[in-house]
Amino acid sequence: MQEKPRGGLFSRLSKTRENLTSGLSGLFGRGVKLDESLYEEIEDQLIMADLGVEPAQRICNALRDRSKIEKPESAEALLAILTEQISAILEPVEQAMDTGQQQPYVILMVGVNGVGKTTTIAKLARRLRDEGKSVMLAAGDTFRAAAIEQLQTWGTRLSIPVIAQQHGSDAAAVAFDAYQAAKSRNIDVLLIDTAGRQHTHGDLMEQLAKMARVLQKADPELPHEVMLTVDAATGQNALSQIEHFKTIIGVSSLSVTKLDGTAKGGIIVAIAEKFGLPIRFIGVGESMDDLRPFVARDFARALLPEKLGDK
Ligand SMILES: Nc1nc2c(ncn2[C@@H]2O[C@H](COP(=O)(O)OP(=O)(O)O)[C@@H](O)[C@H]2O)c(=O)[nH]1
Ligand SMILES: [Mg+2]
Repeated sequence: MQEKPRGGLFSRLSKTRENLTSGLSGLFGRGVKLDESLYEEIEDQLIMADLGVEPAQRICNALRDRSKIEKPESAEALLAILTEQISAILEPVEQAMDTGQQQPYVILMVGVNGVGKTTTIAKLARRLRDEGKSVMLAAGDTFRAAAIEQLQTWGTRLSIPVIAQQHGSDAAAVAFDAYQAAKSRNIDVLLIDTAGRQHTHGDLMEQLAKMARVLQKADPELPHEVMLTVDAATGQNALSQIEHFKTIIGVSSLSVTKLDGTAKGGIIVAIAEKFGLPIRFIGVGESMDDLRPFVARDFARALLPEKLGDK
């Protein structure tokens, strides 16, 4: 279900929008005077709001070109052009997840510690279940005892089976067992949790690569999707996390969490421009309903107000 652009998402992104708008308000407060210094200042504001240098340049170049033709005279007209340009960068990465290609469709959830992997798995499992799919979870974070329990608790609450072994066991073996179980029970989607490793932690990264290799012994196509979760609040650091996980295991898609608590939501634009990886979901809160499919246009419209002074 597509939500109204000015509904829930708009309020969840308020910190990012205020961050972006407070800088722009100063520029437009005196009325719009289209000159080079205005474009440069807008570019600076976009960079400071974490949208990234190249996207900010692209957006401002387009703004320059279009302003010559359209001659926007109000802040609203300029904001509308900015929103459209941001949307144009985001549209290519709006690619909905299609779990119907394989049975079970296997998703390996990766990412550094604390970004929201396990929570995102639970939210996603519920979403898939509500769509009528059968789901299974695998407790592949065997590194922390509490992580297995956390996943089992979600499984019980959602009435979704969880395959787990004891703390300290081989994560690759858990993943392999879970795949066999999912296959024999005709499960539609298997979501495999993994331990949160700092991308600088070599051993744990190697274990992650091993999980993929062991799964590939059962089927060379596995996992069908490696979903990397990044926390929007880490800002520019999210970019280096994506880079590292790409080299270690390959990343097929992204989920970006914690957009509700941060002023750094503009990082999504930087991520989209730099990597072009599908952004499947965004996390906008801690409850089960707070995982939303990523919709480029709605996101762009929630990043900027329609009028300066709108909250
Ligand atoms: N505000 C907010 N909190 C989130 C979001 N996603 C996850 N969290 C919280 O982040 C914390 C760490 O999540 P967890 O799933 O255990 O992270 P993991 O270590 O990557 O598995 C938990 O307290 C979650 O409730 C989100 O989109 N918004
Ligand atoms: Mg976890």
